[in-house]
Amino acid sequence: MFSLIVALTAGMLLTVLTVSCNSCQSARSIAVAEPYLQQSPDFNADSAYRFVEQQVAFGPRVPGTAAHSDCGDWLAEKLMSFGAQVVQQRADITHYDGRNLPIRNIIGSYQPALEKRVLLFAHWDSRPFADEESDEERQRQPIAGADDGASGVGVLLEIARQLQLQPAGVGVDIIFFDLEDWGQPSFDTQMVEGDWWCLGSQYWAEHPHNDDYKAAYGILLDMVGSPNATFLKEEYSVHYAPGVVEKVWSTAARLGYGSYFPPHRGGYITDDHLPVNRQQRAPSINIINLKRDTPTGFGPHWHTLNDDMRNIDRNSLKASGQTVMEVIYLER
Ligand code: AHN
Ligand code: ZN
Repeated sequence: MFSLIVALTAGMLLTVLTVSCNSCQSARSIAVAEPYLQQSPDFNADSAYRFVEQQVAFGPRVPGTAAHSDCGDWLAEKLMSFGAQVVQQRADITHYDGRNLPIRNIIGSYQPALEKRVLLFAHWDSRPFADEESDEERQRQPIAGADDGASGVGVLLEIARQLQLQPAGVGVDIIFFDLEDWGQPSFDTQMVEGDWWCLGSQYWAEHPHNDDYKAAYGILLDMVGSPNATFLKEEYSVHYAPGVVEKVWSTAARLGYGSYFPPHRGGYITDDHLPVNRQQRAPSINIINLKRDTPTGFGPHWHTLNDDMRNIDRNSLKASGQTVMEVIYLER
């Protein structure tokens, strides 16, 4: 008789071997732990970090400013340099305060001829007001949006760079949505009826860059950069795309990123995946840092002037970026 003690750690796969032998009456099962072998190219977190830093260096990417337009040019140029077919979508919308605002969605496609597609997206604008600051003066200043905006875009730029080096087995569309974050600030007490968040994705979902655009599924990355990020299972994601949630969270666990992707539910978050789901462009999930111990449910730096590079951690970029890459490179 012998006993086999197997320690299972994160990232180990349990394989059950059934063996039979002459001397045994019956078949025996032996559990063998094997390390999970990553199938995707290595996501380079230093590279992603630089892409976040470069966006932040333009200054707050507030629609209508030079920083926004210069950063938009840089993003489109970056996607082109990584071999994507780039289309930009421009439109004008009227905002809750009556202002006319331009929308600029930046779209990069890989293998546009392939029918099966995965949609990856993030917002590239930054919020014009730090309305979660306690000081009223500071509430009217724009945020740097290192985490809120630039982190998701930085991860997707690194994935774009990797897609050029080694194409995936499916078509991939990367969209940088504009005007996600101009929702009515808390200091504006006049209530205006309407959906003022996610204007770029609302526009695209109603007017996609290709007629009848559909993807097999979609993944939004929002606020994926802060240290010890926890990507709780956001409720609209679970509602609209339970299979995608399962696929992404189980892939993260296999890669050893289970602490970033805990198996717990978060709240319902109005975000860019909502219009994409409602218009049935792709069943889509949101990978977003959610907290159970803060008053807002987001990280403590959310919509404050602290949302800058001090809050960006390569490990969180890596956990989200490698997980998304593993999911798309396994797709056929
Ligand atoms: C609301 O709080 C309504 N939406 C959060 C979506 C968001 C803002 N993501 C980043 N900034
Ligand atoms: Zn925001």
